[in-house]
Amino acid sequence: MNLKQLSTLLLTLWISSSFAQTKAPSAFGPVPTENQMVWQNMESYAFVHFSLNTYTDQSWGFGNEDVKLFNPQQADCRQWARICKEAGLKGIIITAKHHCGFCLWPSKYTEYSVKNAPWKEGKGDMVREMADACKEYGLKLGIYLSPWDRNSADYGKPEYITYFRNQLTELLTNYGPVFEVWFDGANGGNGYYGGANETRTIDRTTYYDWENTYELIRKLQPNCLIWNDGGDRGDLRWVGTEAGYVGETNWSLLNATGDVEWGMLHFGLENGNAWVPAEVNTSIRPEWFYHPSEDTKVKTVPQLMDLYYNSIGRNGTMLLNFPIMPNGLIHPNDEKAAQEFGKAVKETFSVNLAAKKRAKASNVRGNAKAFGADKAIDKSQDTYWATDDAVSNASLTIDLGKPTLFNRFLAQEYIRLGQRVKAFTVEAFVAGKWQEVAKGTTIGYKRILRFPSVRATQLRLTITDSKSCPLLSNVGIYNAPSFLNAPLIIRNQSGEVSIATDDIGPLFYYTLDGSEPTPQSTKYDGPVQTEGKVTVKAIAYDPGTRKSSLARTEEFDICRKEWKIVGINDEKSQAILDGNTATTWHQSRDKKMPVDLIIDLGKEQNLCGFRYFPDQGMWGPGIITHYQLSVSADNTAWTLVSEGEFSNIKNNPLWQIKKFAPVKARYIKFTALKNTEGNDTTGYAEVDVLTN
Ligand code: FUL
Repeated sequence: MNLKQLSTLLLTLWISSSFAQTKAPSAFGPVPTENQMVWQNMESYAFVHFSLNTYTDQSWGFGNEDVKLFNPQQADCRQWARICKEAGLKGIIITAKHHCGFCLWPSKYTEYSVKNAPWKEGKGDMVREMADACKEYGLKLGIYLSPWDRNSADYGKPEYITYFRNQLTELLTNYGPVFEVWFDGANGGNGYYGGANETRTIDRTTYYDWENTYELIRKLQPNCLIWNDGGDRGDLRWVGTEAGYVGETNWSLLNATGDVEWGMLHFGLENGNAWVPAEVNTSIRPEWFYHPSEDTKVKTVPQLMDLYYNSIGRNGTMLLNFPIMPNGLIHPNDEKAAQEFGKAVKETFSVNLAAKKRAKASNVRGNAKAFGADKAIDKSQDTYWATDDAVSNASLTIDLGKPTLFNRFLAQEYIRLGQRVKAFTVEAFVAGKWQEVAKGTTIGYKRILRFPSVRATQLRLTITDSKSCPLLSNVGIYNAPSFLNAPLIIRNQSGEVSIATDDIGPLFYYTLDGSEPTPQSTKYDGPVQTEGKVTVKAIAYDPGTRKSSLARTEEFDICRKEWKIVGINDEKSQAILDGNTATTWHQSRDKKMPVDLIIDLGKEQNLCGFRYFPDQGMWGPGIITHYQLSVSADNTAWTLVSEGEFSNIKNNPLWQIKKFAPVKARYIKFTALKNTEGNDTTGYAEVDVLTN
């Protein structure tokens, strides 16, 4: 080969190799179906939980609850739809049938439905009203149909499967398009079962014959997604918790079916062989159904924003539940929280600081325009920045033009060709130097990272590890307003005051003299030793946005340094005095433990009252409703100084403050006479005294 031939060959090889690299990359591993793509783009949608449980204050009905209870006089699915719309949600999944078996639509196959309820004289159909309201508000309709049915006489027998499919057929043929069906995994166990009142167990991997049920769904609603944690893998997966978060590392892949282990649900499986993305389900209140006692426990905007970042921001979708009240409406507290949340999301993501800026990449596939860095900021989900095949480490730099304040970074992979990125870092160019502000593992459909506000001229994303060449369809830089929680103020037993919050990045300022704190007050740099009575007021402050939270005030009485719990040989009982309302101690008469709580105050004090903070937990909290308080100089002769009830403590378990005529004493004895559950358990988060 002469020189000319050689150079022609080299030129041809170069042209063809760069031509090859200008071709779109091939898919890597499993990819989403079109239905999964449409669903993932919805990002967030709602649940509404409404059934006979709503009228019995239960979480799960037994199946024998009277249909006559169902009479939501003001039922208005349009209110539910409006609120969901205002919250920015894109669809609503209604509990057409929960575990108790009661049907919100007039099913032909059972008498246990709205057709026998007083509501609209048996002519009502809540699923119809929900479908109509969704249509009016441009929302999609989803159906929750519990496979477990504690009312049906046939549950556990083969006949039940026909019944279940008949009901599914009604729901999937009469109410227009359904975007998702939800089959909860709870099943088997005791129930009414047509009057049998017995326990029935089933094998959830075989009993429901999911294969044929799925075939029916695909036939009736070809665009519907199947969610199932009841023994077979559907199109989506549960994330292993109802607390509202998925793993920071979250692969939309899985390969197991049936009873998938927790870790796989929570993190997905890096090398899974099927595309099974994560759906994060949680309720706007602690429980799924409406319980009046939870009216004050509705999630706040900062909590809902956490949910957003921990679901959508971690490559999942967000399924947010609204319990419906007995009157058929969403409670005003939930409505307000939902509306404020919708506004907060809009405000946070309305301006992408990366848009229309200059972007450059360390590598562009075949140097082709079609895969250039600008494709990650062009607002189109269909174009993407891509690197050459062999590259798994590459960076993308956005020049912001001028010093710009930001605290959020968002990235999206072009998942139609598979989920690839395994690790990445985010750096900001500040005062002539790159500094790392955040790092992450997986990206997937969407990943959002939060970090303290930084003012920088450039941002650099570096993919440090990827299964195959990275493909980024979108990158966003945001300056999120702070929705700061007022900080928590705790004084421990030795008198040290700590100030803390779950928010990332704020500073705290405080006062000890009752004056209002401002960013000019004392800056909190760690626990502050206090003695005696003190009023602590504190704010959280974001130096980037220069916004403060509302102030929190805590008034502490005498220091508890010398206090001792008498006669209880359990170190955990220190939780009662540790100043932390989140830690609790329980005692039970059943376990032959004393029910009186005696505290030695170390020396004589001028007492004029006491206060009690109950366990805030949902299960077996041992909340005391009736009490006695006695005092003593020597732990032998006792004088009763206060006795009575903690009114409304069940519905509103806040600090209970009781004052009594001033008395000098060294010991106090707190006697629990009764609790909310009528058993002998007593739970204490904190006990304190008031002195004059
Ligand atoms: C759970 C059910 O048992 C709850 O009652 C609720 O419906 C929730 C969404 O799923 O596992």
